[in-house]
Amino acid sequence: MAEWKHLRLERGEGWALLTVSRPKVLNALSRETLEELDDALTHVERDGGIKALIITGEGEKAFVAGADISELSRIGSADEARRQAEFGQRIMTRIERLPKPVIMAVNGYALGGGFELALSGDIILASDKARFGLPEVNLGVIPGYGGTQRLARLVGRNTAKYLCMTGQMISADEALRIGVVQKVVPAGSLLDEAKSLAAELAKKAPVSLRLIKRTIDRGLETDLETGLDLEAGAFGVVFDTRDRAEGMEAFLQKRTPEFKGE
Ligand code: CO8
Repeated sequence: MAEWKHLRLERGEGWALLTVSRPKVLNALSRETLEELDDALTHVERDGGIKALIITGEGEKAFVAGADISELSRIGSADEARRQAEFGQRIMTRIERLPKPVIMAVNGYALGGGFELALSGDIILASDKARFGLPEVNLGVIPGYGGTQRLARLVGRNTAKYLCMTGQMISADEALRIGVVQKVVPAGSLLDEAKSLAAELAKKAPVSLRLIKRTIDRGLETDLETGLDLEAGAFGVVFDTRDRAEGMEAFLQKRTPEFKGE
């Protein structure tokens, strides 16, 4: 397995746990960390044994406290800043389009680029100690790894503006209330919850999971009629799989299906 400086990959039954590990700077995303993330995503994508991915941050304090501010402060030109934003956006989009479910286990501060990383996942589980925010406005910049776009699509225009304009941090419960987070759990059980959810997803039909993810994401970017068309097309594709035959047969035989992703 690849060796990374700032990432750790742990394998479980059908799932993998990727930990961003730069605890001295609250797991801030340096350029090198993003490059490693890019490599790790290739690894996860190619490994058929990984059916669901969990991403978390090292330690108890932070998920990811943003892009690395000391690195950002050294960017020399508007052009370089734009390219860096595009690079980070590309990684977040890779996570969003990974053909497997991605669970973000947010254990502490998810700020700036860290919140944007969380927003690129499919399901966000948060510890009761998690804090979410886009504080870029306090640094004289704006979110640059997809935050203005993904947050607005998720929670609506004005709530996104409120969070981006004030830079205010919100609690896990508030993030649950506005629909950013799907479940809040005690800090001590976050990883167990994430692993058990990943294990549950790993037993589902992989093609169904992939097409659910893609159909919802693509459908949200289009009008209802086109979205329904995408859904019907995907239904046709999934109907043709062996897993569909297995799923229906298992139901009729009153047994648990064994899906193979075919
Ligand atoms: N980058 C670099 N270092 C950081 C970061 C960061 N984002 N966050 C924390 N650290 C470092 C601190 O500097 C400190 O280092 P040291 O021990 O050497 O002084 C160490 O981590 C511990 O942090 P604190 O002492 O500050 O811990 P506190 O408990 O006092 O505070 C906070 C915790 C509130 C999380 C505080 O650390 C903080 O406000 N961090 C910055 C949060 C932030 O502003 N994030 C947004 C960054 S900008 C961004 O993400 C833009 C994304 C798009 C980029 C587009 C590309 C061009």
